[in-house]
Amino acid sequence: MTKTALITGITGQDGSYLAEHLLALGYRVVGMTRRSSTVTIERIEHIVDRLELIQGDLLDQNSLAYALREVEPDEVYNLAAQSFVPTSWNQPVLTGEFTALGVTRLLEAVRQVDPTIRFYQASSSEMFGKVAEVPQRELTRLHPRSPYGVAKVYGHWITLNYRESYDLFAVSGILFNHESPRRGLEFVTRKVTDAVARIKLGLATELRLGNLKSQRDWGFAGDYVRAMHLMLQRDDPSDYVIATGETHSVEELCGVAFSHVGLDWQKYVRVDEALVRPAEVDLLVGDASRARAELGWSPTVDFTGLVHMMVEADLARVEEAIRHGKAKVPVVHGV
Ligand code: NAP
Ligand code: G4F
Repeated sequence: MTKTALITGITGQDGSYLAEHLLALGYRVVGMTRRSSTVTIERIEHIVDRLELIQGDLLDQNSLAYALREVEPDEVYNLAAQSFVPTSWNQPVLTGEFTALGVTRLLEAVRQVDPTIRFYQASSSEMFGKVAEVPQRELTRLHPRSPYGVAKVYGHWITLNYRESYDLFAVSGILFNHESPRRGLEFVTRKVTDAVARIKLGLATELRLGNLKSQRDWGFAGDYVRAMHLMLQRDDPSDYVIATGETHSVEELCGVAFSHVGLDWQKYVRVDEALVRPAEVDLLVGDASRARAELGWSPTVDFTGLVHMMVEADLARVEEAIRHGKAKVPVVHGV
């Protein structure tokens, strides 16, 4: 029997990799997209003829119930969110509407339309924030440090609450940072690899960053979507940390990315105080031993391999843009 998956946030980084993975497993894959005046399917353009799309918005309860009734999914992956941490200080209420209450709207639609649907919630290591222990595990105390982190804590707990209240198969994957050539340009890994390509190809002379000392557990998005699927195939619902178990600083990230093209990062990187966050998550490193043991999951790409993959992809993309005279980027304040 072909299984059907509904993915919210299919136009995002993770949505695109998850859709590819589920198609390869023989799923019927339906993506929920919100209405916009411009087309935002860049990340799924290469597979769009094998997908179905349905309009819906996490802000609109009726559209979610409608999508579930129309699509009749076996599995729902809730990846949609306002996912950029700095924006959550500028737009804290909207972030709460999407990233926190949006989860309740979708869970409520699942409960009312078909409570047998299996539900995945995209929880985040940002929930650990001011970390209570190192490394962080499923039961580490939560102390979020941004409106985004707070919203994710709400989404996490409401998922557990619907599981306990209504016996839904609803699980949270607590995923540490995961990156790829499809990462949004505002996130630090992609900001660095894009700048390396622009500097190397003569389009830029410097890179302005915020906190160079903060440390993250960075993995490859293509590895992490496999874990999302595995979590919904278990006999019993449970939550898992997904991480590499290694942590690296933003400085190290710069070192690996610039040296890959023969440049010294210290000559190009400038600290811009405007990019330092009001409250920082200084150190994240996850312990995914439960996922390794129970899901049989492990990452296949290490930190250096990931950064090199992203630099290579940005070099190719910027070269192509130069050839077509499209190498300009907009300046967005606070990014
Ligand atoms: P992303 O690239 O920013 O994608 C976010 C997606 O959410 C986009 O498809 C966006 O659609 C959609 N969206 C935003 N608001 C929406 C709304 N109101 N209704 C419907 N769709 C909406 O994020 P990502 O990196 O793929 O992350 C996927 C999920 O995992 C997010 O929930 C994120 O918070 C979480 N997470 C990510 C990481 C990570 O390191 N990547 C780690 C832990 C957790 P548009 O294209 O229309 O904007
Ligand atoms: O790449 P970032 O913006 O990712 P952040 O804040 O860790 O959040 C990402 O990962 C979370 C999982 O832990 C997700 F839930 C979330 O949706 C998102 O995908 O920043 C990483 C670090 C931060 O400490 C930041 O202060 O890099 C530091 N940084 C230093 N300079 C910068 C910059 N980050 C950005 N975006 N831009 C800078 O110029």
